Amino acid sequence: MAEEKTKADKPVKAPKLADPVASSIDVASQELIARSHELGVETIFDRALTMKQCAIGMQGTCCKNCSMGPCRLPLPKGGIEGEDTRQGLCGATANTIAARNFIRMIAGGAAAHSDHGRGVAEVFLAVARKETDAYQIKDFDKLLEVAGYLGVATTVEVDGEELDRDMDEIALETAEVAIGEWGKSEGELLSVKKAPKARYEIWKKQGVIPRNIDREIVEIMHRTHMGVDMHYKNLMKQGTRAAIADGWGGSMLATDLQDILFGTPYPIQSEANLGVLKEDHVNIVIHGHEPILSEMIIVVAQKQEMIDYAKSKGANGIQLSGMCCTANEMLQRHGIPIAGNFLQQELAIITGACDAMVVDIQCIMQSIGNVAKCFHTKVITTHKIAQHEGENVIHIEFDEHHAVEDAERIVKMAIDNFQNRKAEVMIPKHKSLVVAGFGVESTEYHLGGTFRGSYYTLNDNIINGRIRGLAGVVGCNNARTKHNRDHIEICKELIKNDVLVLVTGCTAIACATEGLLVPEAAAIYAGDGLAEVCETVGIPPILHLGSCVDNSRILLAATEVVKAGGLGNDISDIPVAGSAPEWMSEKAISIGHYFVASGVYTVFSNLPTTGAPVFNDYICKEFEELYGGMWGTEADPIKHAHLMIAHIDKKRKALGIDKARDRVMMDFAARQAL
Ligand code: BF8
Repeated sequence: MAEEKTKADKPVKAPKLADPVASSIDVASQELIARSHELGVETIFDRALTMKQCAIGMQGTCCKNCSMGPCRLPLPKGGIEGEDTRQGLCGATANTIAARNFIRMIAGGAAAHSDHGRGVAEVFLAVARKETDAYQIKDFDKLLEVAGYLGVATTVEVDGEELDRDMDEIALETAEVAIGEWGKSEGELLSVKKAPKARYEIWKKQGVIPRNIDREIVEIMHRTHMGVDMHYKNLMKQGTRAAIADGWGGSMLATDLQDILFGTPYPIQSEANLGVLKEDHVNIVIHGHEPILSEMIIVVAQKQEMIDYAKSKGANGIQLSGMCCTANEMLQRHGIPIAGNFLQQELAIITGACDAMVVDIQCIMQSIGNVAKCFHTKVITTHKIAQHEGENVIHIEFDEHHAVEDAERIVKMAIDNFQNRKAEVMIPKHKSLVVAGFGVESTEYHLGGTFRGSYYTLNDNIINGRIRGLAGVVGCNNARTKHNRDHIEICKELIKNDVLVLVTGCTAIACATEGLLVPEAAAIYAGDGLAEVCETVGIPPILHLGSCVDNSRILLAATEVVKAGGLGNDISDIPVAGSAPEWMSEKAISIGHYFVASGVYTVFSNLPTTGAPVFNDYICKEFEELYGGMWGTEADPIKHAHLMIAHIDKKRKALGIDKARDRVMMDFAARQAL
C-alpha cells in the first residue's frame, strides 16, 4: 500500500535570505544583514524577497474606495489603442481612479507633516501661556520673523512713539494665530505669502490657494469618496491645494516653530552610521520625527545624575543617537550622531547594543517589536496617536506638561536595561564625519558673512556658471531598491556636474554615512566650478537642510535666490530641479507635489500613475504650462541625474546665462594650465 503523504511530511522550504551586498551599498548595513542571518532574525530585506508587489497597485489603477471593488484596471500589454474603455463598476475611469489614489497619498503625507506641525504649535502655545517650563523660546529673532508673516504686531505705539512690544505678548499672539492656521473658518493660509509674488499669483490664477491646513486634507477625503469628484484635473487641483498647504503651511510652520523653541540650526559637526553606537555605553536610539520628544531626552540624558546612574549599572556613559528624521533634528541643533536611516532601524537592534529604541510617529516599522524580542532591547512608544502591539513594547506617553519626568522615566528604563544584554554585541566599525545645519539663515551667513549676508553670492556663481544650478534631493529608503544606492549615485553625479545639492530626510542620512557632507568632499567629488566655490566659502558640495518637514527650508532657500535677483522672478525661472529617488512614503508624494506646484521639475524613480496614461501625461507634461513645474520619472540613477541637469540647462538657456558657463569652464581649464 502506498504511503499516504501528510502535510507534515512535505519538506519545509528554507526562508529566502537577502544577499547583504545586493541589499545595501553601506558596509555597516551589509554586516548587520549578514549578522541577522547568523542569528535567524528576519528583516525587511528578507521579506522584500518573498512579498511581491501588486502590479496593478503600482500602476495606480486599483480602486478600493467602496465595497463593490476592489476594481482593478490594469493597463493592457502594449498600451491602449483607440478609446480607453476601462472602467470600474461605478464607471470610474483609469484616470479618475489614478488621480483619486494619487491625491489620497498627498492627503496622507500632508496630514502627517501637518499634524506634526500642530503638535509643535500646541507645545509652543503651552510655552507662551506659561503652562510648562520644560521648554522655552530659544530663538527670539525667529519669533519676530514668524510674528511678522502671521500679521502679529511686534511694536506698539505709546505717546506717538513706536516701541518694541513685550515678547511674552508677541509669543502668545503668534502661537494663537499659528494654531488657527490649521482650522480657521475664513481667509487664506498666511504663510503662502512667503512665496515669490509671481508664484502666489499663479496659485491665485489656478484657484489653489489653501484656506486652512486641515480643510484641504479633509476635502481630498470627501472628493475621493465614492461618487464625488470624477475629473482627474479637478481632483489634481485639490491635490495641489493640499500639497501647498503642506509645504508652505503645515511643514513650514513645523520648521519655524521648532526653530523658535529649539533654536535655528547653524553648521555643526558630528558622525553618522551604525558605528556611532558604543558597546560600553547605554545606547538610546531615538527614532521618529518630532523634536518635542528628542529635545527633552537630550536634556535629561546629559544630566550628571543620569550619567552617574548609568555608571552605577556598569556602563561608561549614555550614548544618544538618532534614526530617521529625528536623527536630522538632533544632529542639526545639537550635533547628536546619526545611527541610520529608514532601512537601518531593525539593524540598530541587531547590534545587540541598543538598550532602548524610543519612538514617536512616522516611518517606524512595526517589525522592530519582533526584532527586539530576539534581543534585550526595549521599544518605548511615546506618542498618544501611535502605539504598537508586543510584550516587549512599553508605552510611556510623552506630554509637554510633564516632559522632564517622562524623559527621566525613559532614560532610566534604558539604563536599567543595560545589564540585560543577551546576544553578543556586534557594532560595525563604520561611521563618517558629517557637517549639518545649513538652514536658510546659516547659508546666507556662509555666503556673505554676518553684516553683508546675502544669497547674491550664490546667484552670482550660478550666473557666472561655476555653479550650474541647484537640486533638492530628498526622501526615503525603499526595500525594493538597493539601500542608499540611488541617493548616492544621483548626488555624486549632480555635484560632479557642478550642481549644488540640498538634502533632507533619509537622503541626508545616506549622504552623511557616505562621507559626502563635509567640505573636503568638494575636492574629491565636485566639478571644478562647484569645488572652487565650496572651497572658497568652506561648505560641503551637498548641504544638509534637516528633516522632511524642513523641505520647507528648500522652498525658502529657492525664494531667497529669487529675491537676491538676476535669476528671474519666480522659483520656476531658476535653474533648479528636485528628486526623491528611493521614495516610499505618502509624505514623499506630498513633498514632490508641492515642489512641482512651486515651479520645480521633480523626478522620482517611479510613480503610481502609469496605469492611466492620460492622467500621467497631465502631471508629467501639461502641468508645466500651468505651474512651471512638473513630475518626471526615471529609475536609472545616472539618467535620473541627467534629466535634472538637462532641466537646469534649459532654465540657464531661458535666462540667457548658458554661454557664461561655457566661458567659465574654458577659463578654469586655462587657469589650471597656468
Ligand atoms: O519624513 S525620508 S523614510 S524618515 S518619510 Fe520617513 Fe521618508 Fe525617511 Fe522622515 Ni521623510
